Amino acid sequence: MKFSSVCVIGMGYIGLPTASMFASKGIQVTGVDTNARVITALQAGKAHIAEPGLQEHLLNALHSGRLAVSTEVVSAEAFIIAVPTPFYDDKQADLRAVVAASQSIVPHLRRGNLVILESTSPPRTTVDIVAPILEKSGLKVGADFLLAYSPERVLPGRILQELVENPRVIGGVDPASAEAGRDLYQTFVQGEIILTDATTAEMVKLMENTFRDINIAVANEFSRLADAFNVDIWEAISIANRHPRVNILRPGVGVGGHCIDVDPWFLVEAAPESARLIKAARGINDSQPAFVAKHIQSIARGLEGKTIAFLGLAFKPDVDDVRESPAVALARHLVSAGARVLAYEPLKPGANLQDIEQVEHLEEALAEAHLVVLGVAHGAFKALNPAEMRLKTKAEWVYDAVNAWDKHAWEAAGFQFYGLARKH
Ligand code: SAJ
Repeated sequence: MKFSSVCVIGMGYIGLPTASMFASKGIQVTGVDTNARVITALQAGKAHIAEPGLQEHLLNALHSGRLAVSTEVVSAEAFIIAVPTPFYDDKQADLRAVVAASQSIVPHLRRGNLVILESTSPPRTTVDIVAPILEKSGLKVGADFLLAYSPERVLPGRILQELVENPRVIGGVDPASAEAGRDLYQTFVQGEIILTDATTAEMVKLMENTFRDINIAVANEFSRLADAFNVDIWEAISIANRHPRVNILRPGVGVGGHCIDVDPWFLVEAAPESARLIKAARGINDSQPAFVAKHIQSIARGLEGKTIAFLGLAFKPDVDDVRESPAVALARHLVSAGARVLAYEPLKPGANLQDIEQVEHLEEALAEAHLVVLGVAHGAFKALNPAEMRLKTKAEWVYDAVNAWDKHAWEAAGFQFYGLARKH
């Protein structure tokens, strides 16, 4: 099948790069978002998301005349749903955006069209929720239109590259739908395209992120054990990882973002009795910011009246995204423990986070600090020179929660050095 027009619903971290990627391959694309401010920014040629290469890619797509953006869905040969699927307070998946996007396609759906759901969703969403909504058009899934699930699996910070290079899973409600999905994505995907059924593809996506969450949880649990036994966790991990079949991930301040800390819940909620390990891992990762805060508090012998220069608020290194960030959770725990926290996040100045006093320059954070806490291993922080830092702060000690700094260099510059699960 050959596609000449695509309508992408949801202009977020996945939809926007995907839309401009299709446009760059000669397909006529309409990018749709219900948020009028996002559409206004995109119409003015401004990517509202910071992602390497995206701004330029967007401008090229707009200038080519093959990408238009709108708040309204339009007719097209293929529709892609790339809207967020967060969860409610009780951890049930909030599928309202998927439902609304599916409904918005109904008036435009024509015989022979292909609809693809990309949003991470609980198992059976495509067949049990999306298909019945689309059939309100009077057309029958499989017989009249094609429907598939194809999860996005790109890593923030490397989205444009991974969109092209990663293997792509396409799960059709029937083989013809999966094959049509392959024909669409192979316009830009260079990685292997693997065809399966829709529910398997949904499960694959959830398993991938759950696998990573559980592996980070065991690393975090090891960090707690190492702390109890006075073992340097980083040395222990690096030795264990020399075993040919062991690859322990990195402990840290917790797990954030919008994927790994969310997606496992879709499995827990779908089948709580069968997902007990998954739930336990979530509990460990969610409580890691509190664990690290307690560690800092005990080293400081109380935080009341102390000022902390807190470096990094993003949810992981070298991204500007502070939503669902464990570093933000850690900073809030330190504030609750009585510290004055001056947070410096060079990639997101003015993030405007409740309870967090953010400063624009590193020097402002350092000037009055009693201690320095490193929460995120941004490249800019790894490159800090301890001797130069010594001249900028009277802080007696530093705490590295993410193993980004060289203990000996900081000690040589006159700091006491602490970190997550280091020998005391
Ligand atoms: N983290 C650790 N230790 C580690 C690795 C990560 O504490 O060793 C933390 C990070 O600091 C961050 C969180 O985990 O807070 C998640 O970061 P990440 O880099 O593991 O993943 P994301 O959320 O940026 O992207 C993940 C990816 N999934 C997998 O690697 C299985 C990506 O491929 C998915 O497309 C994405 O989720 C998604 O959208 O689902």
